[in-house]
Amino acid sequence: MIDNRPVSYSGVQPSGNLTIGNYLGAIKNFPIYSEQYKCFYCVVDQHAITVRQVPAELRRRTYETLALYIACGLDPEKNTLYVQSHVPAHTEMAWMLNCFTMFGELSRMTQFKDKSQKHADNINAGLFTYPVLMAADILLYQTNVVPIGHDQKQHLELARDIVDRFNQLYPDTFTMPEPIIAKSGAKIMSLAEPTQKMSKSDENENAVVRILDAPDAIMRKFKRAVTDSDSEIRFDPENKPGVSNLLTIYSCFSGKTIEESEREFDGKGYGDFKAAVGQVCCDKLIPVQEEYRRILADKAYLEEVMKKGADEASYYARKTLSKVRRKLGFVNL
Ligand code: ATP
Ligand code: LTN
Repeated sequence: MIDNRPVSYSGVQPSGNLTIGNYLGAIKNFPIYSEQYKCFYCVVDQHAITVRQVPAELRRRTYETLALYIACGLDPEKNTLYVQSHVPAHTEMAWMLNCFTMFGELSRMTQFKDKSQKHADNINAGLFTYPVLMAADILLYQTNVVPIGHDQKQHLELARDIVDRFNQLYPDTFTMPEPIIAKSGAKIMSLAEPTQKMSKSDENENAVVRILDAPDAIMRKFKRAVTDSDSEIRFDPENKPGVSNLLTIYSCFSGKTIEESEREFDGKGYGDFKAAVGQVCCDKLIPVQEEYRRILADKAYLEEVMKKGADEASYYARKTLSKVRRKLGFVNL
């Protein structure tokens, strides 16, 4: 709790142009907590370097991700928005938590297994201990809730196990965080391979719709989306993954339920359906894109937000850090 409010915390890596998966599964849900929760939303640049980045691109995307946070409705006056590497407490805490995390636990992380396959030439120690840094992010702020997409559930469970272990040895150190995973939209699938998660680092541009894609590209990508050979618009993820994914996207952007959406397209063809999905997506994203461009043009403003966010975050992070140092037996001067 901070100022009598529970804490909401989440982060996004500036590792690529964000997709509608990042939007629907995570960012769109962040502002929901702005009033009743004390909110920290971080651009996790240190997580991004677990795979090779081009420095100039990482720097540019850090500004872009922050601008997108604001364009998606996060008011920097009501939320602490900041960049991970500006608050050194994160890596300091990560080291301490590393010593309370087991090799076996980290070996079971599916994201580690996936990314090691994808980047077989660079299976570095950071990629392996990545979930510990994520736990440090969350635990530093005594977080109550963590809005995330489905793929981060396992990492959050690990953070909870670390809390259990640490609190048993040193009682009342950390707050137990709860994941918040949206019922719908927490796992948006690739448009090309609808049994795989849509991922911002996918090399096939037709598989991903990006928040900043031009409207004609959005319409074209949905038009090409893989469906199936029958013509029924029905929600059945097992047998009709492509159509079900499009129904989920339609329902998330339109605010209608899946059942309402199914009824709306009853008897219609895939062509009309895909055009309607593209249209609701454009209707929601165009205002975000306009706001984004306006904000991104003002670099000085973004740097002010970063600075203020880092100061605020550091204040709370330092409190937890000094508590943990004391509990572990480090000399505090
Ligand atoms: P990368 O391809 O670089 O691994 P990513 O697209 O998985 O990136 P992250 O920065 O790891 O994106 O994720 C940011 C947030 O978006 C997380 O909360 C994550 O769970 C959520 N998210 C990512 N992809 C999807 C998706 N396809 N559907 C719903 N939520 C998603
Ligand atoms: N691991 C997450 C990003 C992330 C995060 C966090 C999410 C880093 N730190 C803390 C929630 C809370 C990812 O790759 N999506």
